[in-house]
Amino acid sequence: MEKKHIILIGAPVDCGKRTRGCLMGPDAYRTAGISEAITALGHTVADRGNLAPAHVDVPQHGNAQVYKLAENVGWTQTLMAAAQDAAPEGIPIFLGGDHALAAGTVAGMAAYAASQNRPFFLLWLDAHSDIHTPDTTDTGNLHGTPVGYVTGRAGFVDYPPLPATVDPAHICMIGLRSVDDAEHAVLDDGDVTLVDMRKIDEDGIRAPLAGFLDRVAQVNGLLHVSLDVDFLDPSAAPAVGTTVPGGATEREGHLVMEMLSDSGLVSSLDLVELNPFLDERGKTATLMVDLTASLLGRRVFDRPTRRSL
Ligand code: 6HN
Ligand code: MN
Ligand code: MN
Ligand code: MN
Repeated sequence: MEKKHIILIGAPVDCGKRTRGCLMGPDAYRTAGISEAITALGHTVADRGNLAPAHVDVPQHGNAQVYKLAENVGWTQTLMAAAQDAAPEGIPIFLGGDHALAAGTVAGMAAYAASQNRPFFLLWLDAHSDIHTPDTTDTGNLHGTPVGYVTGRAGFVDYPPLPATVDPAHICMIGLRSVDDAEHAVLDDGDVTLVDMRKIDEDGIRAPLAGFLDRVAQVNGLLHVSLDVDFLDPSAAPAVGTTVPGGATEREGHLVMEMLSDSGLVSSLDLVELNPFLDERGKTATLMVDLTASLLGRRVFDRPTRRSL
């Protein structure tokens, strides 16, 4: 793989849901050796440390369930700017933090792609579709809404205006197995490519991903990957607050990353929803670092013996 410059951006976002702990995510990735794993592959790394959310004042949302709206809006503003700032210099990896952070990272990367006149694509690896709006969410947890925001759905009144919306036809979701009714209402007749766990069981994970990557390559697109810990089965990745049984295996996760590496298309990555408070001797943090290494070119026969923390 071509040598790259990787920019680590800590985003200890913990306001996207009520279960606390994701704020420890960035330091868990560092403890698990993310910088060392990347430099061992011959890439260069700059760790920009952890960001903090912009302070904004917003009124309570009409849906009284909505949790910590102002902090979510502040993080969106901060990360949208951080993504646009880092993208010209290398490949940003956003160390989360819960999935609410993708409102900012994806919006920022989409804005960068537009500035380069490149089509923007989004690969969403998650048990969930996260396409609610602040009006449709039943839990009020805004980590269930970033795809709704970046695709320009109505209801994000207090959020920053989107410099560029993401075309649903340019989104592929893989690993789905927990989609709410209000999300089905937009997805069922929409243009997002949906690859649920049944499809993976029946056809394997390779074919749908290969089809999507072909589409990105054909138009020289920029590809942002958003990897939620709960994409993986909880037996492999227990450190997450929203466990859903029946997820991707460790090898399915690696295969996705290896195919992404071969494609050379990835411009940016989110590592989200890691809750180190729920981990088992660093197992999940270590797996997420190993998956990142696969994405950046580590080959199966080079893989070091698994060391949990
Ligand atoms: N995630 N659909 C559920 C909700 O609360 O709206 C779960 C969201 C999960 C969020 O995957 O990042
Ligand atoms: Mn998610
Ligand atoms: Mn999820
Ligand atoms: Mn829900």
